[in-house]
Amino acid sequence: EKLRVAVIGAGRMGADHIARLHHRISGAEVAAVVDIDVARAEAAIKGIPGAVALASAEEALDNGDVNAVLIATPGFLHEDILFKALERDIPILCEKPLTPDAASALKVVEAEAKSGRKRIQVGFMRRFDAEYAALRGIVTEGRLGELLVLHHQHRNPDTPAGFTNEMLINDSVVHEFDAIRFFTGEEITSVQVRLGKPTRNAPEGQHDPQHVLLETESGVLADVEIYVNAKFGYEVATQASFEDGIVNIGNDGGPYVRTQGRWGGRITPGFEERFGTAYDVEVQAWADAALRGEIGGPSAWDGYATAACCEAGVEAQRTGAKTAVVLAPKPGLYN
Ligand code: ISE
Repeated sequence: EKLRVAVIGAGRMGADHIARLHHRISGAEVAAVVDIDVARAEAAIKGIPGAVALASAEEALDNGDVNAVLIATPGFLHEDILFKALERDIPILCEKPLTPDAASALKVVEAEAKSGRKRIQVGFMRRFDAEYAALRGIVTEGRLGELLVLHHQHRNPDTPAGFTNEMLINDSVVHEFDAIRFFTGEEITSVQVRLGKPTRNAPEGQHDPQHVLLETESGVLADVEIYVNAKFGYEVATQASFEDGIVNIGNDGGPYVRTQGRWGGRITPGFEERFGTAYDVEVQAWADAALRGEIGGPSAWDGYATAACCEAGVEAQRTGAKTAVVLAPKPGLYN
């Protein structure tokens, strides 16, 4: 048996996932591609035997050849597709964010909890990065004592047109909200955002960089430098301070080359390259679990909890105040 996946959205992430499903993932195939731009959907299925290009998510979910869905549209379109897919009781891989705000994300969580079965996996791909998993392993194993502080750097070369100030939190720091929850195994309890000296390279209306300060339930402190017009390349790195040691992850690996009187290496240009392997592992884990009727990664609860962090983060951006993150009770399904 195979997953016959409808990919909804053939933009930057959708196209990346279509290629991944077609070339590298076993047990799953692209059955349909949906995009409001039908030409883009048509282009995306070129060379994929048996795949069809469709104009609406509903049509794809009603297609008898489809038994799973990967949602890669802009976030504001997720909610409607999620509810339709939950009704059909099929495996769902939903790109981050689950939905753009905490109230709608909670509705999704409640609907899934009512069904009694986890169907939604949220696309926080960093959890599938080998070094992310290694750092989480050091925390659970306890080899270096307790984890005390996390320092995150999240740098993009530039931003696509229309990337607003709020998107620094909702689209970018959302990954650190999940990463901090993943590393600590705890919820985040407060968020503060400091706006310092901005770069002249930021587009109108965007304050960049920003410094985000967080706390978790047990008092682990975390900070994030989000810097989305950093020019030099793409970088996502963390330094973790433990009682008995310091751990760094995400710094560029080799090859480190010395030639012609210079030394150096390459910096990944964007998230597709930096997290390419993590995305492959993520989608394979989703497909493998889906064929067993399970999910293989972060759940709708993780989507909701990070949405609540984003909401607090955007408020903190506006007020400068330390802002509490308040979560609804966690349904038993997610324990
Ligand atoms: C983008 O949407 C992502 O999800 C990337 O992982 C992140 O690095 C980037 O800042 C976001 O805009």
